[in-house]
Amino acid sequence: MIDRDRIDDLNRPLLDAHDRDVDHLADRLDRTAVDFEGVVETLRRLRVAVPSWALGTGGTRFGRFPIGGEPRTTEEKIDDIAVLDALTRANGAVSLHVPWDDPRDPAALREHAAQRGVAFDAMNSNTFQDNPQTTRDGDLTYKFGSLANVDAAVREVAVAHNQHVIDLGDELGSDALTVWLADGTNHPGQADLRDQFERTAEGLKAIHDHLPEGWRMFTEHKPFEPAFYSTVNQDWGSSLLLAQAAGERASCLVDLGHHLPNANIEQVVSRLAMVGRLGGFHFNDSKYGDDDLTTGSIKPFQLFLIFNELLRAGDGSLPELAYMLDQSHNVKDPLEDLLQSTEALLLAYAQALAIDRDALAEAQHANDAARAQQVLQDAFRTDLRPALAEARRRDGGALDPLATFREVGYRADTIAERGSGAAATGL
Ligand SMILES: [Mn+2]
Repeated sequence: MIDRDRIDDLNRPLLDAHDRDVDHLADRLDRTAVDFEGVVETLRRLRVAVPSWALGTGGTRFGRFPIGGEPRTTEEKIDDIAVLDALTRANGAVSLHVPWDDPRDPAALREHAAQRGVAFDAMNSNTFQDNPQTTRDGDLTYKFGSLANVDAAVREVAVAHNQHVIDLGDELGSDALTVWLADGTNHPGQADLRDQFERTAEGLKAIHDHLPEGWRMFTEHKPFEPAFYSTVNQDWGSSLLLAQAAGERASCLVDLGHHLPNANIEQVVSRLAMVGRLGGFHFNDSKYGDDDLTTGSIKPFQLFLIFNELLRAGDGSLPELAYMLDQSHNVKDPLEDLLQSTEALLLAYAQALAIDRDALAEAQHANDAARAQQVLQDAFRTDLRPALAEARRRDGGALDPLATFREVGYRADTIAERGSGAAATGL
């Protein structure tokens, strides 16, 4: 754990420069009628969940290079998130993945997390790999799909697994289930596309019917991988149809990497929000496909435009959705990558909050494309990082999270405690 006093000590030498940056930004925002105080206080309320599979190094099909000191248990994953949150004050929630995390004593795990100020965000089921729990000791397989499988017995265990994840989540204090399916085909003609879709819709409905009071579920689309000819839930249109078929508490989750190249993701966000079926996000960034790179590292303008649409959907405030990072940390220390991702996410949010919305609406109604672009660019090119730092400072976080993380030597501590060969569960 990181001591709050230690963070304060490391903030102290940075405070003078920070205060000057704050004054400058407040003055700059004032000129476009944006209230600096309002931006800071709004930023303080955003919580971005961390998935339990992101605390270890990620791998590709070519290899994996663990850095040592990775969490060996779900408890240690939660400890890492608590450290992250101590620095950012924006990450106090974990999104578990079952069976990579399948606690034997949910009540004890819930207590462990509560003591560290970590809540349980959406649960994630896994029917893309065979495992004893979900496939009755090996006599059934997800090789040819789970909810879309032609074999009713396989569909049954897939539904049962999702219901188990809901029950577990309920014990932990979660209130949502995210369903991403690998179901699809690799070869034209391999399966009947329509039958696959209808079987999946039926399975999702059975899962939806199992949701406890106050729970939601999310369907997450993806156009390819691991199925490379077709996927059952390939795009936002399919995801919307599946959510509608599942029931009224089902909505769509948008993973930024799960689109074909150059898709207008902000427009997808706008459409789903318009029909009341936008449920949440998996944030990451990509150059080519589902690259799972650091949020905001490749296309920061796209991220800003997504937050602009979210604020449009929420009439100036962010809708209550599930906001989560979903990345693969292949060469960076996972915690450092998560610090940078959280910073990028909050920055895009702050930039969107800095948009002069009245001026934008006026330009749009006047068909003034040049002025509309200028309004957006004014916000996007304003350096809002002092507002983020101020939001963190007010909650006892670090003015410079990455430098603080390195200075306190947390990774060296985990290597000493957990071992240089410790590797987290996950992909
Ligand atoms: Mn995802």
